[in-house]
Amino acid sequence: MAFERVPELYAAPNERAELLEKIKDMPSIDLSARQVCDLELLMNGGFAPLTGFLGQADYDGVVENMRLASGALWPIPITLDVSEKVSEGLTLGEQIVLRDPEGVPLAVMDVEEMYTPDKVREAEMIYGANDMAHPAVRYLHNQTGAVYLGGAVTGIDEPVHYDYRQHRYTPNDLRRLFHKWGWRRVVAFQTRNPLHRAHVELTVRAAQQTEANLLIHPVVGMTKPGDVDHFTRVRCYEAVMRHYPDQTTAMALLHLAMRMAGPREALWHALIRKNHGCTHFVVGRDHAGPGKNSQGEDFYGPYDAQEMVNKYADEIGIEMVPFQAMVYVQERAQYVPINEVKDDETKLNISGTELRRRLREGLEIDEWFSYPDVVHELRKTHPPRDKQGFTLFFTGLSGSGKSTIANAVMVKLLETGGRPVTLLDGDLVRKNLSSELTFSKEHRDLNILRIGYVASEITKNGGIAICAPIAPYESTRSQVRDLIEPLGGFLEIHVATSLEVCEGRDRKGLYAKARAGLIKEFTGIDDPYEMPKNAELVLDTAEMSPDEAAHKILLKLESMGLLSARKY
Ligand code: PPS
Repeated sequence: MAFERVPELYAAPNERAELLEKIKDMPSIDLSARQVCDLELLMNGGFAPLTGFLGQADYDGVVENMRLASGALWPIPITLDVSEKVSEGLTLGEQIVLRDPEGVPLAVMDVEEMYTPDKVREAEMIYGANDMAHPAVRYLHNQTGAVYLGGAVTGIDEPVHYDYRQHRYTPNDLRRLFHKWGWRRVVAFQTRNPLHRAHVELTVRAAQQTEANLLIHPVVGMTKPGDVDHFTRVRCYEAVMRHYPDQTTAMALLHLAMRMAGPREALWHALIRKNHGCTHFVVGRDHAGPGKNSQGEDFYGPYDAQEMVNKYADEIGIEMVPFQAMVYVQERAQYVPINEVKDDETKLNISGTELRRRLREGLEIDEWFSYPDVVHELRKTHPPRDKQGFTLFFTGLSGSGKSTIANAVMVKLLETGGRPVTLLDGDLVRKNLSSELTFSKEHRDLNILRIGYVASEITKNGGIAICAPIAPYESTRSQVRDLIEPLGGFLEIHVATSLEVCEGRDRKGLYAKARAGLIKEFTGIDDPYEMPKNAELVLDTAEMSPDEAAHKILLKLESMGLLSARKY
């Protein structure tokens, strides 16, 4: 008996050659990373019964009551957004090519509809609030184009993924395998985080309860900003897989772009897993939760997602396996669902924040919490502070002493050794990176963002970047901070030597020229310098020598754990 296939949207092999010929005359759209994720799951049947990007009637139905115009349940709008400008170049009824960001043609779409969504309504209905603290609401307002295109899609090729090919399976690949292995009941587990012992305990229990085999089905398309990168996660999953009972469990990667829509997302995840041939689906605590809203409260209740899936249990065609959070009970040396813990028992748990702190500080991570091979993988990409890169970002007036202190610190850091050091001094950058730029606000910002970008790459790769531009604008400095802080250490150092002292020194004679009107837009004379509000250190060279200033910086680095591991 053959396995039951889910319908795919790819052109039949005999039509493909003709289609490739036809696309030469068609207009094209280059898709964003998220659109490529959506297209892949449309084409391979992961989003069945959808046959393309939603037209207006389907979109309205999904937004208002989670149903397509046909009445079928579908909780998340799968739409193709473009800018107004792009939409003006398109004609209703024509066919367009959908390409990946490198220009590879992936599909042809019939442009059946173009419509303007009400984004506020979409945010409120899909995510529960028009609140920019929600990552998908932010995406909707900041990145999503103003016009949606609706129409059927005919697939040409799957998007290419060069990484982890051995773990990538389409819905029909999995259906074929389950059939071949004789897996009649399969319980799927969704995740966007590294897995630890609690997850293994939970999933093994779920499989035992349902008498099913287990599919670990992590999302690698797009998850919540700030999540552990998928390369690290997949290495962790590979390690975890060795801890499951033999022959019971498989792992497949899902190239889904998550929306973090909590209850609606849980329902969506269930439908997607049904399309992948699974019969059961685990929904735990706070499924696909986006974290806190702008009032500091959770967007959704911890078990809202379970309630939502339960409500539609009769029509989703896959059975939910609801789970409470698992905690470690010290007296029993065992994981237990939290509602089964007795009052006098000791619950142990390490939160995500606590785990990150322990990784950052190189502290022990208990074996009851995770497996040594998983922790080893996490440590490789989350080294302790003293092994991470960092940026020293000096800001201050011309002649304030930024370069002198920067050079002194650089030499001291080279003397200590351990990490490569790069100096991005204002003058050097102006010569090598930004020679075409002026001193207008726009160009100064561009100059600082270039420096920030280079420093972020150095920091990400474990080096030390020392930047010493004037950087007169607060918002640009904070953009650089936001770029670098997630990648390593960041220290803003305000060299606060007063204008009078700088002008009095006037080493380069520039202040005199600026006063004489020979140089325009000179910082401090006829151009602004906004005082830093968030500097980690403020130094005034009228009061201290470069050597003293450099030592203060080293002490600060030491106190931030960036220089050496604690020896006490
Ligand atoms: S900015 O605002 O951060 O982009 O400026 P920066 O690239 O750091 O400036 C580098 C040096 O350019 C010289 N210079 C000027 N500075 C300010 N305003 C004007 N109009 C100007 N014209 C030339 C100045 O010597 C800066 O070097 P430092 O090392 O700060 O003295």
